[in-house]
Amino acid sequence: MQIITTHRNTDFDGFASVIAGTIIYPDAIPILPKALNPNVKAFLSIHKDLFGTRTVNEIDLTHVKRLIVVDTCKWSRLEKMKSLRENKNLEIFLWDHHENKSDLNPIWICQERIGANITLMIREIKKQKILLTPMQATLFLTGLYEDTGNLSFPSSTAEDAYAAGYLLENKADLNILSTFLQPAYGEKQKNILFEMLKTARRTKIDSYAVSINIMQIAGHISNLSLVVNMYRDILNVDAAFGIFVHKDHEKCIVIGRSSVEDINVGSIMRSMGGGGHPGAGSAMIKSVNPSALNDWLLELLKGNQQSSVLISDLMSYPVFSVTSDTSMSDVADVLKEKGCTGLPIVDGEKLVGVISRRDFKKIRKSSQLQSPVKAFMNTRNITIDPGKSPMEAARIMVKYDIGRLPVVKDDKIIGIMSRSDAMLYFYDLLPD
Ligand SMILES: [Mn+2]
Repeated sequence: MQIITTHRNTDFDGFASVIAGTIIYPDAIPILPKALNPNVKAFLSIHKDLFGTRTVNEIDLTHVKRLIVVDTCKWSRLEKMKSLRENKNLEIFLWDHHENKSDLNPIWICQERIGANITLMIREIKKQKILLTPMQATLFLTGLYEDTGNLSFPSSTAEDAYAAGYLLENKADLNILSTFLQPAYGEKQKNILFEMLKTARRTKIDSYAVSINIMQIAGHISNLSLVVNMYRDILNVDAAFGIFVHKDHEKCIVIGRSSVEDINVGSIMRSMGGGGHPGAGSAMIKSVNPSALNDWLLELLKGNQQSSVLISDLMSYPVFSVTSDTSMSDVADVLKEKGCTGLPIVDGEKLVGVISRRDFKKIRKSSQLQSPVKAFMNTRNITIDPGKSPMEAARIMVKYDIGRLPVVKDDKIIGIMSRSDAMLYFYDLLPD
């Protein structure tokens, strides 16, 4: 068995490097420490099953033949790996961008002083011409930006910048990235926010409160999206848009934030030539009159309401299910055969529980594999109605920390909404 892991209090660079490792070493199992930094934790709460990471408790360390360590070079920073240190036959591979001397005694090493560890691994991924998904590219860029302070820290190198370019080419999504990185709110941002608040106006569009604000700005100002977000919060409107006019560059940047599913900022921004996801997005428009932009936005907002995507468009079906008297070992076979991470338990036509791979951890002795699934299943039965929105599904998944939601209509289960189904929507991968 090969495992790949990183340091405790894992940051995005460490986490991204672990996932990049699973691309470079397809047989390696990604192991994450329990102690994660808060940004990574928030990211994982909605992306968890998509990366298949495990904790050290879920594997048997005595079977490990190769340990791949990324973004650190010290035993002391690894979580619960002490027993491996005694193993004289263990092969250790090391990828690290810190200049400290390693005590891991690796047989293979790639250690260079560079802005982010992920940059080293992207070098290899590029060399092997491996294709990245937008989600992987987004995660890798988040790691790269976090460790290089958006390429502004003195430790950043040209190769980090090229790697960032490569990830953008591979469709890394800056809107998603900025939701997970702690954004910077400084003096410039504060002044703009105060100016915006002084001139704030709200309008009603259908039943929603919306505010559009036109602001003149000079020079480059970072994190305007954060300003718009705070502006929306303070005004307490459902959606807010800032039209930022760069006089000297003859361009306008439109940034939008929405907290209601009926106002899909991503699709509005796409109509303006930009992009984003349902809650946040932006567009840049050259040589245009800002008040014309204001009118255009209003028109798009009025026409935006009808085309929202529903759970019934995204859910997977038919639903594979088992009855509550099925043995755990049979359940394990079904999960393996169908390649899914969980199953609803249905008696007659009624949903009585849900079993997931995680529940198998409750098994202490092998005889329990013959027990019926009802002894181990989760009976909270959190479900969703097919007429609800993907945003609502994501909220429920994060709140209850579950990756699969049974879709129930008239007491009958008609589909399953998984994290990956929701992600297809958030990453805009749906066919038009
Ligand atoms: Mn790092």
